[in-house]
Amino acid sequence: MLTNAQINQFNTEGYTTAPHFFDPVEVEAMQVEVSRWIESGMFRDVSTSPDLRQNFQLIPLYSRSDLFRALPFAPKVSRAIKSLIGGPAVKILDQAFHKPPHTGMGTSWHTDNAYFKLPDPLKGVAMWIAIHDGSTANGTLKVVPAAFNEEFPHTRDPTSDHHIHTSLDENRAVHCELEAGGVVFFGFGTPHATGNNQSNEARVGVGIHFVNQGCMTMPQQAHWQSMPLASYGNPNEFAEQVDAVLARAPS
Ligand SMILES: O=C(O)CCC(=O)C(=O)O
Repeated sequence: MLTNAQINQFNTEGYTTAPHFFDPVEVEAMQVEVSRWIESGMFRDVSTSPDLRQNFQLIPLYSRSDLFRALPFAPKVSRAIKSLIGGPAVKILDQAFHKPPHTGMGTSWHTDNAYFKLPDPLKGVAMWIAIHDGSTANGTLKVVPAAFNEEFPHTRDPTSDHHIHTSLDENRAVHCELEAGGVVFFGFGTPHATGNNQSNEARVGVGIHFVNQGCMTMPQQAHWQSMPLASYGNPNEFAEQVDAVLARAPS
């Protein structure tokens, strides 16, 4: 469960962090799945200067991994999401970004509401999972606190083949350093970005987006995946998939 302090921080600052949200066994299973995606070449480089820097994206995840299909509906995830945006909550999107060592490229500053356009930016939440330890040196997620009601004009990001970006004073950034398994929850109005990976190890982050269904328009519901958290059949499925992934993993 998120604490009252975490929920209050989300409501006032537009984000909160949850260190060790996933336990070490869950982290190991997520890392096994992510390594499988990397080794089988499933990520796509969205960088427009791939010979210099790479920003590998995989979207969606639910069709590529039973573990990640079940994760948004795990009871602890669903409880956390409802405590932040209320219900009925739906999952609308999942994706991963892989930053190779030394040349991994950050994703530029943006708000998710520049894409989703919810009337109330606190009725949508992104859950960013540190699959590996996230530090300032390896470009962990950074956010701007208490900025979710500001207007940020966005334009096409020339460093990416499809993203948009905004400009922001880096002095406003909080770098969310987290060990693997930690989570940042941030509202759709919160500006966020990642940095270049200047470390010797690869880093992966997974982002999953949720919306309070009552706050979506019909065209939005038709465009995004819109999977109600309440409708998912087996609450133990994430735990079962953790076991299944680790049982299959090469030792
Ligand atoms: O990991 C990244 O580079 C981008 C993350 C992001 O923007 C998101 O998950 O919403």
